Amino acid sequence: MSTYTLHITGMTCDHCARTAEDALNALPGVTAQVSYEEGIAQVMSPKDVAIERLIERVEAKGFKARLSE
Ligand SMILES: [Cu+2]
Repeated sequence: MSTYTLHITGMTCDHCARTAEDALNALPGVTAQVSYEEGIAQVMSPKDVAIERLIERVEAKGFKARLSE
């Protein structure tokens, strides 16, 4: 498993965070927790799931995501 922290911008409420979280969790094997207050997603994902796919899932919902360093 790999763990990532994503910074997410464009969320305006807890519902947005849940939308982003659900989008990530819909990927097989991925477990994500998204905090609206922090603007952060904590993601655990199988190694064969590219980080780009995680970012795409979030951005498909209308948010911007980038990997935290
Ligand atoms: Cu919202």
